[in-house]
Amino acid sequence: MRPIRYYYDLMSQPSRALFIIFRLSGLQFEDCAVALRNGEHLTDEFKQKINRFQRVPCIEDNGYKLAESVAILRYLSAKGKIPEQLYPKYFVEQARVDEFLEWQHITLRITCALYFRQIWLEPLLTGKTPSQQKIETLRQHMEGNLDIIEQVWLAKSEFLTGSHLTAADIFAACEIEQTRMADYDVRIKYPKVRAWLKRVRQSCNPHYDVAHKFVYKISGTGPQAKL
Ligand SMILES: N[C@@H](CCC(=O)N[C@@H](CS)C(=O)NCC(=O)O)C(=O)O
Repeated sequence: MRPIRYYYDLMSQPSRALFIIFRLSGLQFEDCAVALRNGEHLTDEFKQKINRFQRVPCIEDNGYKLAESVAILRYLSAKGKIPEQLYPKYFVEQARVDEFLEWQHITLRITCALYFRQIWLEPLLTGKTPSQQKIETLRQHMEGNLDIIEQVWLAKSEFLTGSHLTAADIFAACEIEQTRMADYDVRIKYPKVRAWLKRVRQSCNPHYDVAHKFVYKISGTGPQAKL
């Protein structure tokens, strides 16, 4: 049995989340970096041989191809490759982590990703900057979800789903870190998020900083820096 092939780009939030989870789990993987910026995922070969949706992250496990970060997490957990602390096996605890993973896709992820995309990526690709009104709307949508992280998910616990780090924290932190590249500093308005991000980074390092090396470089901010 050869190790899984992991196709990812460290500029992609769910790719970074799985990268950190794999490293923390001691999972061996064949490193298959994909440069989204060069359109490496847009070729027919990628579509036919790697991922029919032409996205990252995705894996190939001895001929079995799988896309979607959360599905990959669950698949590898079922194979016994992910420690229980990161993705619980007991259904009650697992459901709490799943609750977050399901919640985040169309709330935190979509609004942070749109903020990053429209303020950093689109101007780079098109040379056009969004209007102040547009930026304000994107910020409000994103902050609506950051409010929920601060006031609901972190209301009573050190980590999103309880007293210790799980995959939920890693997925969320990777989404929030992406906004650094669009010069957003989540730490200004959100003291609980700020303290929690520190805990997540500490619990995941050195892998967290490896995964975020391009985020730090592009944003011009090291992990400790004020933006
Ligand atoms: N729901 C998917 C999202 C995957 C996704 O959106 N990947 C982005 C990078 S973060 C991608 O590959 N984009 C390439 C494109 O849209 O052309 C997951 O969680 O894996």
